[in-house]
Amino acid sequence: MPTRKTQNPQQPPTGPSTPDAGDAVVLERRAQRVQPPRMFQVVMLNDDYTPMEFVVVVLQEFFNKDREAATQIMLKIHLDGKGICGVYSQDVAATKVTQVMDAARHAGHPLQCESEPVE
Ligand code: TYC
Repeated sequence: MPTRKTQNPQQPPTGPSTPDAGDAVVLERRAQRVQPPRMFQVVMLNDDYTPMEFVVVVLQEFFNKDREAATQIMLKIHLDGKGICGVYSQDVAATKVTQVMDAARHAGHPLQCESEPVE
């Protein structure tokens, strides 16, 4: 019997293999089926009572906007009736909504916001 150097059992045999070696692996190509996660936008609604300054502070605190960006978003909501504060995964968007609603309720303001799937 011909001698052969012992190989590490973890490693496949190295070197060229012949078509009839019985070790060929054919991988079937399949279309990628995993979809990117749905994203959710947090939408804030206008009302007649919540102070503008409170909305600006909320946008800075919970949506990481600088004062300039927060003011622009607040004014857009004030003029258009609603506006997007940010886009997040479903869980993060739900958390943001809860944080905003809790802060508004605690301060006695009727500010409303909600999350909705993008597109
Ligand atoms: N309309 C409010 C006011 O005039 C300001 C406001 C802006 C309230 C945005 C809510 O989401 C809001 N005091």
